Amino acid sequence: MEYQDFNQLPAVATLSALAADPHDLSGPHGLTVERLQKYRASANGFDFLYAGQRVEHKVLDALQELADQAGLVDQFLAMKSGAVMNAIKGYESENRQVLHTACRDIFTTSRYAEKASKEAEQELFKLKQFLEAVRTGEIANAKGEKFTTMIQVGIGGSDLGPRAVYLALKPYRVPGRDAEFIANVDPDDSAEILGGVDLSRTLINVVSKSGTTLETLTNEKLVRQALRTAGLDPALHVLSVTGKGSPMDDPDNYLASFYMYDYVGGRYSATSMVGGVTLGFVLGYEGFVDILRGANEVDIAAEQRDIRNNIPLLMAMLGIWNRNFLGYPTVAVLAYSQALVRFAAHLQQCDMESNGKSVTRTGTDVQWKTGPVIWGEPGTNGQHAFYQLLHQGTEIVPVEFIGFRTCQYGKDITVAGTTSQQKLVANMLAQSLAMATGRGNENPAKRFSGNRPGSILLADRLNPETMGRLLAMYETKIAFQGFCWNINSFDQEGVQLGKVLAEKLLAQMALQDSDDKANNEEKTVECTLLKIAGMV
Ligand code: G6Q
Repeated sequence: MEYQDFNQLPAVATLSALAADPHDLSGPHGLTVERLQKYRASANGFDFLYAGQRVEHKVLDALQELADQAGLVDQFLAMKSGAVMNAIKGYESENRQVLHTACRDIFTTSRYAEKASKEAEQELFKLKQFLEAVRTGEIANAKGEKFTTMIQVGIGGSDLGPRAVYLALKPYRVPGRDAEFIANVDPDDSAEILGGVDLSRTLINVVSKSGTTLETLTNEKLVRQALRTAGLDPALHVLSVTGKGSPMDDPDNYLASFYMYDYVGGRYSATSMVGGVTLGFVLGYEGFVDILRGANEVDIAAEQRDIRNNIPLLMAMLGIWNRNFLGYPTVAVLAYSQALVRFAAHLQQCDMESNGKSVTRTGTDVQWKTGPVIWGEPGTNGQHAFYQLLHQGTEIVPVEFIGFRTCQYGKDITVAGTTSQQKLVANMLAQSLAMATGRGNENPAKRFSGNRPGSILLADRLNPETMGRLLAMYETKIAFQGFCWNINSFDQEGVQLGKVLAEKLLAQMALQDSDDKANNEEKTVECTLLKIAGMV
């Protein structure tokens, strides 16, 4: 497939010209009834309301041209079919297929990437059997008691997505089941988690695609030691999810072992066994399959070529409008849902590790902006914290609101004629209006300039299927943007240097011989830094 540079796409010039005079949301014809009705899309149980973006039909038409000229849907189809999309032509790179979509392409017989979907099915089958054995007590602790808790030990992609999804779906837990997560090499992370569970009833799920990650291997050792200290046999408690052939691919060392494959990137792996084992334990096998079903529905819907009917593509193109043409450097993801408390953290990784790149897929320096900074916190909490800057700061921050019409637990109260859920959603809608339209005032301190773009993603209820859809919408949005910017969204070379330097510092700290240390301290920047930091 021939890739084109972003600045060579003819629609870029059209969009640059249109950006000189974007739609004025603060004016008398800014956010009209007609506009609210027109600028919306519906698919997969979600409504996407984007009247609050600084676009009108000319801009949308040009964004459509841009999507077509860059062949975004074709690239997405190529990705799903197993093309090697994780590569930089002419340079050493991971050189891999990108097939997280295959993990959920299991619901029909005509699959995009048959081999990968078969492998996903095999792992799912193993998982189903394992969970059944845990349910019946065939797999139990030394006393024959059933397991109630699973601790996932993993970091980055082996933590953030599964953790965010677990937190989002807690009301759907199988009664009596819980999950915890240990990611940080900070010993206080594990100390707190291990101190809060009954280890004798706990399964430890060590997740590392590479099987070489310092934090995870260290924490595995720490947890095994804690089991032994508690008089428990790690062989009855510790399982693994890893890549085939990795140093952790040693089934004899684990109670059960599951695989993830090299064509699934860490940050896209929540729907592989990386998420599947813990989410299956907590939600039940069918609960995890519901997540996969939701994600698969979006993977199919995202093939629509019309940006007005393809929510992930539309989100991607509006993001490009804000980033490349209106020049906004960050995006806030504000979920009006406490359940999505870690979803922004997951997106931070998924988006910034994917699209925080400066070279094209042919290894040249990009001459245009790529991924923005992604951040966010749940509403309404954020309203009492950082929204001041969103409304009146000098930096304009496009907002992606996410909300649900009904709550998860169904335990609500009516106060002054409205439920808490109504208050929650009303606040989200009000914030979107305030940011878009602003408000004049004689007092400059009370003036709101408006024209702060935002869109709203709204569904009825956050359940496993909805969560799968939401996850896939964002994964696909991110991939579309990377395709458009002609960058490799699937590698992460930028995290290597820090790792190498940390290894150097640790090697120095591990030196026993004080003479060696003294000599080194005088010679290298690393050693001097360790010394003045008081660590040697
Ligand atoms: C994700 C990244 C990174 C990775 C972690 C953990 O896309 O590659 O966050 O997931 O570094 O890696 P392992 O799963 O190999 O331990």
